[in-house]
Amino acid sequence: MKTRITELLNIEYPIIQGGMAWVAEHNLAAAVSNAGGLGLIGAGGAPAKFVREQIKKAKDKTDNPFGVNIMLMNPEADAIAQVIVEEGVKVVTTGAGNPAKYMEMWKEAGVKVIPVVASVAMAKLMERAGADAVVAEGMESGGHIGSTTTMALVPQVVDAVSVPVIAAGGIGDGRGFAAAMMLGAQAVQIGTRFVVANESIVHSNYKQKIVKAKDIDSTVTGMSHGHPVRAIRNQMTKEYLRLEKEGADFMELERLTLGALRKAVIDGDVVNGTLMAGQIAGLVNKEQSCKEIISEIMNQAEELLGNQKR
Ligand code: TUI
Repeated sequence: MKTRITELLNIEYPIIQGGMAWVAEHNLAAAVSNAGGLGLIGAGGAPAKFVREQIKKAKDKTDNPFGVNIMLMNPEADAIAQVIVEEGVKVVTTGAGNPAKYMEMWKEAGVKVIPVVASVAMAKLMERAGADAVVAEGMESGGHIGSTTTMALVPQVVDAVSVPVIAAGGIGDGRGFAAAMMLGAQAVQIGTRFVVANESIVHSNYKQKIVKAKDIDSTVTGMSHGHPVRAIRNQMTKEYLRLEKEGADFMELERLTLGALRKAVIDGDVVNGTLMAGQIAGLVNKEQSCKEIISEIMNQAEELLGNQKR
């Protein structure tokens, strides 16, 4: 399927993997890129040195384009922005902030820049700053989220900008993909389904929590201090929400989540760890290879869309 995004990024299928902290390391990124999508290394809160190593390892595993996601609250974001240029990374996506100050440097180096946005205003700002595309991410997504749903956000962003739009949040199969295309998207970004991919290094306890999750099993913490995060409900989120209700200050809440994503992804601690996942977790029922995931989505979508040219 050809779209403005497959052309822009030189990829076979308009499917981009989410830039998930800890989860999106070189094995997953290379597997998604080898399967014809765009794999991403998620820099998350990692140091620049680690991100450089991950990029080098991904290059050893795939000749296809892959990207890096920078989480802009990372204290080493400036250094990571530089590493992306030095390592000749083809695509950068950004999250949790405004990447405008890096835009000129990236564009000069020929890096395609795709900010993740959660509002029309941010999408317009990013287009003016020189973005090549935007990811419009609805609040169905896992992790740090905005407040608008994918269904409402995507068509409004599509109408507001002329760069291609990638839909994200709540998309896990060919039906979601087809719906996103109907809203005017040129590609989708998928996170939760790739967390349980065979090639994902996520601990099997965490994968099982997603596989077993039902539609209503995620919750949102951090609303009180303006950093909402969606994760599967567990003892950690219960405790967090209890403290939030009692009016706990930001630092106290931060202490609870410090290192909690690592605990979940690496140690498989599904009690005290943060099990970030989107609302679509209820639809993700088995572990498959990235190739199987992508071909299943594309086959289903092409049938629904009647193989239309875009
Ligand atoms: O960034 C994400 N998702 C994430 S980042 C992350 S790491 C983290 N861990 C714990 C607490 C907080 C973060 C986990 N998941 N998605 C992309 C995204 N970006 N969603 C919303 C935004 C966003 C929010 C505000 C983009 C821009 C923005 O603008 C603020 C500004 O500076 O104007």
